[in-house]
Amino acid sequence: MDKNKISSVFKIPTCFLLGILLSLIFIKPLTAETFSLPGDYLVISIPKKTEYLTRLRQYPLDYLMEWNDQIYLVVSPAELQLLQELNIPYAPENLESRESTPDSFTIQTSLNGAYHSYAELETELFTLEKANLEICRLENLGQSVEGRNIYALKISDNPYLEENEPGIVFLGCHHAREWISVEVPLLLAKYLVENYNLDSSIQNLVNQSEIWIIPLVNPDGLEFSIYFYRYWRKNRRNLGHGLFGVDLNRNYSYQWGLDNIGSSPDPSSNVYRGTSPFSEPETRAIQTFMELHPNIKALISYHSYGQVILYPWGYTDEPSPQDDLLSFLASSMSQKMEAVDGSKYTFGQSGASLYLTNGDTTDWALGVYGIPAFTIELPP
Ligand code: 0X9
Ligand code: CA
Ligand code: ZN
Repeated sequence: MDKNKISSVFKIPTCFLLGILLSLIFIKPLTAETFSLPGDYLVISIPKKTEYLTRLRQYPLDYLMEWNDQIYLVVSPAELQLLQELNIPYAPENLESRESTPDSFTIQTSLNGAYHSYAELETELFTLEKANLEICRLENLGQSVEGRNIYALKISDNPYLEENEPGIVFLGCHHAREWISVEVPLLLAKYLVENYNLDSSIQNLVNQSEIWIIPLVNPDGLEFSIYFYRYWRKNRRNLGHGLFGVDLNRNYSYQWGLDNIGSSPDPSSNVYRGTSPFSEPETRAIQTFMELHPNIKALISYHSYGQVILYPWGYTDEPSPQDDLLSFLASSMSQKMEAVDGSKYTFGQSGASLYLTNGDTTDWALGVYGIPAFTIELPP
């Protein structure tokens, strides 16, 4: 790959520039600083080769997607230089222009299509609860940095009682740009509620357990990625010096900040772990939730993009003491999903997959509460 090709990346489409200009004119609170920063980052792809991945594994990077034997990264100018120094061939990507809709800018800046914005999700959850009060209870777990609510929908019989029933929690959208990860837990909630009176096996499941759905852990980030910058990943903590955001999936306490490979101490990094474990109100809301519900026996956290089921540890490639159980459960899930529509989800230990992470949700769930926990990467 010719290094000179980097220059083509800087040829920004006219409509994009026009969009920035219009944004600057019409959106008052938006400073040039907050807008220009994400613009320095690029989406690039590299061939998925062990040789390259081994070199990249030494650094905390922002993996956008694993697809068709390519790895997609969101990189800063410094990280781009690192790739050059490591002799890793990369190609600039223009993912927007590859989408089938020619008008992706309109979608980015006005509507996020059929995906739910924060307000749309809120309405949906209110409606779902209201129409199904016998089995639903909507709770507010706390507020994000910018004051948005983090909602949890409980689905069970006698939802206002804490019964002696095992609980399970489904989380979505730790990462702002991963819109599909809001939809899957929301659809799961709808499916359970809509089939409760139609399907006795669903009724039994709901009656005998407490199912918690938290579809949007990072509401500020989601809104930012809809209205301002599609590839935003972190929350919207103001870090000063024109920098924003902590990676919420590096902010949990188990092995937090163990090394500078699985997360970054640098506030400008897209995998910045924050100043301390649970420094962010969004992760603290999840922690408080777990403390209040000791009956939770399993956790699933939806992410994207890949088609893979991952389980702890993420901080090391050493297997956890529960490896046999986790691998059995992951393989069962994979088989069940394939039986539905032929989708093939691969599975494995996260730390043994593409890269290491420390402070992620599932390591914390297993390390602190001893419960099986999975990251499900949904396809693009
Ligand atoms: O990096 C993450 O936080 C998750 N992937 S994402 O592309 N959605 O950002 C993966 C967490 C699983 N852990 C490891 N792969 N180590
Ligand atoms: Ca119950
Ligand atoms: Zn993610």
